[in-house]
Amino acid sequence: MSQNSSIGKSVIIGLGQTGLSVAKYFAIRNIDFKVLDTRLTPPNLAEFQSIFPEIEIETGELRKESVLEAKELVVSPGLGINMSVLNEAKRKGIPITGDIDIFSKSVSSPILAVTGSNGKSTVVAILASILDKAGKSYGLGGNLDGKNFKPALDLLNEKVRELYVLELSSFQLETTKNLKAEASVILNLSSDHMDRYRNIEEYHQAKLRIFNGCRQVVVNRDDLYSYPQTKMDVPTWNFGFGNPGANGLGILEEGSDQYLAFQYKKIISVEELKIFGRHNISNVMAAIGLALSVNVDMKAIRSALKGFPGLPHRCQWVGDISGIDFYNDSKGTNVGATVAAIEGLGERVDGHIVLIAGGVAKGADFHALVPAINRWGKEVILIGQDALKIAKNFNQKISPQFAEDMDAAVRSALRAASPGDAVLLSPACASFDMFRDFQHRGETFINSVKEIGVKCGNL
Ligand code: UMA
Ligand code: ADP
Repeated sequence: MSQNSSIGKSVIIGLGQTGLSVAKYFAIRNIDFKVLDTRLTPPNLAEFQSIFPEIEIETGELRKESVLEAKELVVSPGLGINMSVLNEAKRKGIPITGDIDIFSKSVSSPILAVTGSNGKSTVVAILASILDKAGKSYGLGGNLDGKNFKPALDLLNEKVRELYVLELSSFQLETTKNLKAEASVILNLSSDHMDRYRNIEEYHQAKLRIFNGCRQVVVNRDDLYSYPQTKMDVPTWNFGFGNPGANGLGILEEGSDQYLAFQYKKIISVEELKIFGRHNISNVMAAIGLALSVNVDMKAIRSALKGFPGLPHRCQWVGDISGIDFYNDSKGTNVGATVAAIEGLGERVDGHIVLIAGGVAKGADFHALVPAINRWGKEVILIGQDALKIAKNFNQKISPQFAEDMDAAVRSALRAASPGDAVLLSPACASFDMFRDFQHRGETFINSVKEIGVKCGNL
């Protein structure tokens, strides 16, 4: 690979989806750039070389000169900015940025920005359906997955929108200095990515950057981590369980009926929502708060909420075998998500939950799963590379079974469950030890359930 100079150039580090979107952005604007990637064969190498045959790219270990001669460094989210060569660049005064800061500087339409440990994609999807009903033109991008996925800068290749909705990860926020969003929210915070951060505080600090320069704030009354750490003199919308209060969203109770409400006015009954679980009610309130911040009317909000079916791989009902319901929560990739899924489903099923979990632990502590399993669980079946490590976190009351693959896990779960129980795949782990991604893991689960169901004469 060519090893030409970076002098005077913007240097993109990483040639994943983000790197490619930054390259296209620079090329259209005639900004001189080159690309580095620590991988010998980055995923978009062939596409990059066919679009930009003239542009230099260096792969493999980062060459110090290529980094330290740059005019600016645009670092991809997967890398992290604490590499020693990047620290050296910082000391030399070389600006370090990311795609989200570039995006923010380039658009004049308002941005609604969503981060949090869990619920980001669900909130963004609910918000999108509200904006659809309200007839707003909006662009949706950032840390999305599946077919919705779109790096933020690719949105600039489309027509200008009235609004932009960004789902942001802590990784993206690390390089975001001044987002200047119209409204920002940290939905919640629980431990995740502890293989990247030294502790939860460091992870929290990255998330807090979402508030930099924002004009309105949405906070979760039930999670202190969701509040800006410095006083911000901007309009604040709040949501949480319990009374909605003067400028908040909350729950009003009438007998056994519960209603989502804003400032004591009912919006919709919880019964009418298609998604279930306390965590999803919290997600719905967050989406309403964001919609209100850009003056969407309640009629559009109500109509969208009634029809929102939930996203695949998030507490998704798969089928019933002999009176046992199977749920796919493959996107439950950290402990907090799995606790929320167990609690949400636990309240709904007559019997108990048989949990299938495990995979790549990402340095997590699994003790926090124990109370939820003790309360709602019947059996735990562990899969994946860190199954033994996870089992060591459980107390003696839980003695998990181990399964070699998803098919074996589903069979064991079916044996352990009785009619009225539910089997929940919510791994609390990343998937890449056994699967391409969480979608592949979820599809594998669904296929196993369907095959076994057919053999049992169900489904
Ligand atoms: N990598 C290297 N060397 C490099 C560059 C990257 O080894 O020089 C590795 C990273 O360590 C990582 C992988 O390559 O394991 C991908 O990193 P990347 O920065 O190239 O990722 P992109 O393809 O640009 O995708 C990123 C987000 N991925 C990550 O942050 C890991 C995507 O979120 C996002 O959709 C995309 O930008 C567009 O905004 C996905 C994700 O998994 C859904 N996010 C994590 C999560 O949700 O938990 C944070
Ligand atoms: P993210 O995009 O942040 O990963 P998703 O909306 O894709 O979030 O949901 C991922 C998983 O997190 C779900 O499958 C569910 O188990 C859990 N979850 C969703 N919303 C919440 C919430 N508000 N609080 C806690 N856990 C949640």
